[in-house]
Amino acid sequence: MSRVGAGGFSRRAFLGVLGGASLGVAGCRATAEVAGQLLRSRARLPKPFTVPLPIPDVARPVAPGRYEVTQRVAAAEILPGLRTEVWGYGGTFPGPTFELRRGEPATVAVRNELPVPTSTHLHGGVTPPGSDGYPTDLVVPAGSALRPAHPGEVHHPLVKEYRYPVGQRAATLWYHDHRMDFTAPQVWRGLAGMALVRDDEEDALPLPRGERELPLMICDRAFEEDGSFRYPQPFDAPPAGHTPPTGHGRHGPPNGWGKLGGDYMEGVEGDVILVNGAPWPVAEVTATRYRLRLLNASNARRYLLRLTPGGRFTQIGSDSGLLAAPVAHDAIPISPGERYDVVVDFSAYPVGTAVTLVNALADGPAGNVMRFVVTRRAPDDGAVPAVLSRPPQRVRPVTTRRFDFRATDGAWTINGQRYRPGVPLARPRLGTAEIWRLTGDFRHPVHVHLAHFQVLARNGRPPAATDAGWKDTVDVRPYEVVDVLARFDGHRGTYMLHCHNLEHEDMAMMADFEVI
Ligand SMILES: [Cu+2]
Repeated sequence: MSRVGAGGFSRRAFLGVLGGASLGVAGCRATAEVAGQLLRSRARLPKPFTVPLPIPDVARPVAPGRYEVTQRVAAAEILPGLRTEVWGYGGTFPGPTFELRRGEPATVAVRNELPVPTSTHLHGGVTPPGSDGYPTDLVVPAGSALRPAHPGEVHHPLVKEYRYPVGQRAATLWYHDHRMDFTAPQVWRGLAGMALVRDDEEDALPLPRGERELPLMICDRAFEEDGSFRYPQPFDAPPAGHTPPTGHGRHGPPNGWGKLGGDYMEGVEGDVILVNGAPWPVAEVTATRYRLRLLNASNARRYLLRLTPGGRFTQIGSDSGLLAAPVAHDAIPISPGERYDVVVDFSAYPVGTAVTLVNALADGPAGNVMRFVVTRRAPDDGAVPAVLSRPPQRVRPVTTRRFDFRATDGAWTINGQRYRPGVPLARPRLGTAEIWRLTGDFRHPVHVHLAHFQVLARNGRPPAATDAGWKDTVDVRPYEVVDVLARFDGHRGTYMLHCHNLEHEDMAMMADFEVI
């Protein structure tokens, strides 16, 4: 199968830049070394498009508006015939899908039966600060003797109740671990799932639904020979009862990555692409429209999604909800944390066609994502209306702030600062909007908690068609200036902005801001 080459998106091109800036090895990084960031599996991998696409279970409330979910160690068969230990919400990877409804508050009691602390962030949620999954607001295992390792660190023994007002528009959200210094390995092990907010505005539309609405969590992983997840940083938790001096296990200082210069400082990419936890799965579809809720839940990998043998995506929603009107795309770039809500019309293909979702940024196995096989014609009551919604309007910004994402003195930093919990870099006022000018030295998918934003400009020019709508995550390319208009609505308190390349995040590329 032919693939579009990486071309202008070449990782080597910007690694050279980073190397020149901070590594002192510019020009010495051979292609093989650059590929060292790709972590290859040692397990025997399945043939693509042989494993059926799983659909995660929908979480069931134990009482109206109340959910209880236990994070636990469990075994999964991800690669056929092999056992993978996962750390999952509800013991599954992905975790259950939460179906939430605007105006119906939900409480989720998260019980931690894992050997490590966790913090759960509802990504895209307009959530009070106490339930936002602040990285030092930790649920610790029962009987944990861990001492707080950071200023202001809070330990909730065993259970924490997260309260979600769900006052926001219908949107594709997701939830994942956000533990200080360990988000990347803990998400890699499985701590992620999707959450769909629905509302009356969306219900009134004839969009495909039921079996023709598919949540698709896309992420990459690598596997050891025995089927366990492979990751460059040890996963090991301190043994029960062991109290390490740092409170962080036996892996050295907070953030086990040490100084920049490690092979995986740019981020970890696996060679197996999973959709809903299955390797390169296949789904049978009728020759009708389907709504695909695309989520990039990878630690570091970006994708440029295309359909072969040709076809278009009709985008109906962005990170934070429905667009005003649909937008057609031949390809969708999706960086870690982003979501695209799209409709694909499989009636455009003859029955029997295999339609492959590919990643045009990768060669080899990672160039495939999943496959749809069009099995038969069927009545289609779904449609994409020309008018989808009335999203919130832009309001006039009261100020402009600048956030620069860059390697500084051996860490990934924002405005030259390593993350310092409790030290906000900005204090926007509730109910106002600000322009945030985002720049960087590398590819940094910038995520803002609480606030939703619109992309105003890239390098002073109009944004791409795929930047449309209200978002919470935007891909900032090397030496690019991205202006976003952010609205600070809903709650006062301390929130975060950070790079959603999870290895960068763990290597200090986060900052607090306080809504006042
Ligand atoms: Cu980054």
